[in-house]
Amino acid sequence: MSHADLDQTAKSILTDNDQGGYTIPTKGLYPYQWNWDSVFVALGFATFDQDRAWREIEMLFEGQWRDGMVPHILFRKDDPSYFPGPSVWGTNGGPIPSSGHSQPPVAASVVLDLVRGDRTGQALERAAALFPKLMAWHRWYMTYRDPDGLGVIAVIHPWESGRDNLPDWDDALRAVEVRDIEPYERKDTSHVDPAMRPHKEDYDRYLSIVAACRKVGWDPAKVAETCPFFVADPGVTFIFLRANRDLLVLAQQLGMGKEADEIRGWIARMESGAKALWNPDIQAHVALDLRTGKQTDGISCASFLAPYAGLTDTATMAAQRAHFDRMASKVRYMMPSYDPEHGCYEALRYWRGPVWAMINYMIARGFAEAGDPARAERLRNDTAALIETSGFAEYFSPESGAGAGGGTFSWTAAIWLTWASPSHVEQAA
Ligand code: 9WN
Repeated sequence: MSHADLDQTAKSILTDNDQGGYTIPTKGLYPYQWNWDSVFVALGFATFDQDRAWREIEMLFEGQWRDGMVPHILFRKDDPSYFPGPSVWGTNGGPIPSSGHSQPPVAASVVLDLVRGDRTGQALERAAALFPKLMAWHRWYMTYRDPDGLGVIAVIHPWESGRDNLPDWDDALRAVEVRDIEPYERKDTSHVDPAMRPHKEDYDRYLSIVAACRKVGWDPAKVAETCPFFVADPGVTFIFLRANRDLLVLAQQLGMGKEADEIRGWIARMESGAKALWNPDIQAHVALDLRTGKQTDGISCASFLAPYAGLTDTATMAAQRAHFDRMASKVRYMMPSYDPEHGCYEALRYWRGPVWAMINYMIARGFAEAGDPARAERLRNDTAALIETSGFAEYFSPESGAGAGGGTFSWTAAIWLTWASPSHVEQAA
């Protein structure tokens, strides 16, 4: 298929998965609106329909809870093909039935991108309407996912990290007692090969965490205090630090001086807090279990988001480059979601090895901004090659390049359109 044909297919995937203003990740496996999926999808729509791009984010914020949280799934209509659905979550925090926790807060960064690339003349007005909602969400993160002011952001569930099945969660998840769960039937393994999905023991614990939070009525202060899983995540921490920097730019453009000062305080707290995630033994940022104080010992794709977060000191960049090159000598396609030299690496089980297009996009952006265009370009070329070879899959083997998980996947299509497609370079030439 030519690049122009792939561009067209990517657009069709977005329009086919469009449910009337919001987009599902893929039919069958994920039939609802997911938080960070929608935000990346907006970048794809922005390449051919900017009004629709804004609508995607505005509809996500329609589900914002009274306490500021923006949920990871909005169950706009009940769909029995997904488990766990709204009745399992038992939430009552916002206007739309939803899950009970959030997902990586990429929205402020994408809103700034939409403002910068605007061709509608309405971007600032739409950004101004979203701004207080973004502030409330970011304040919620600082208050309830960093309750002790450490400057690192915890996730209360592997699903909140967006990198659900990552080996980094294994120890903390194993410590969760399996309790208060009803007999259940998974739906994910009827849509995709079980060998690519989490194990039953993981699902028992995923549901036990949900049950524990439901018990305290999803009150975020009580969740922070009692949730059996509370792990500081380099992925959410770096994405959020970046989002705060981008929110600050928006605040300045919109003349919100008081809010700008508040955001500066968050950035300072996180710049210093991020040091707690640095594991000197392996020279990388890792996860930190805030219940036990134990750091993990593996390098994940999130470790490479430090430059995206603006953490570009000499030691960090030297370590990033060394790990990048070491991994590039082990796999054909960058960036594996987990270190291919770690014992927990699995090329095709999700988040334990496979490559994800939107992660590559963020890592590449950080490297390019930090003055490393070569590694950024390597990531872009690899992402393009994966999609050209295997289509718009959910994720890809870093070894064979095979596509895995769901197909006709919205964020893969969106990342192709906004970044990976060689048409950008061809048109510029
Ligand atoms: C649970 C939708 C989501 C992504 C996540 C990805 C996967 C869900 C699942 O799919 O998670 O949220 O059931 O496995 O890990 O990042 O947002 O694409």
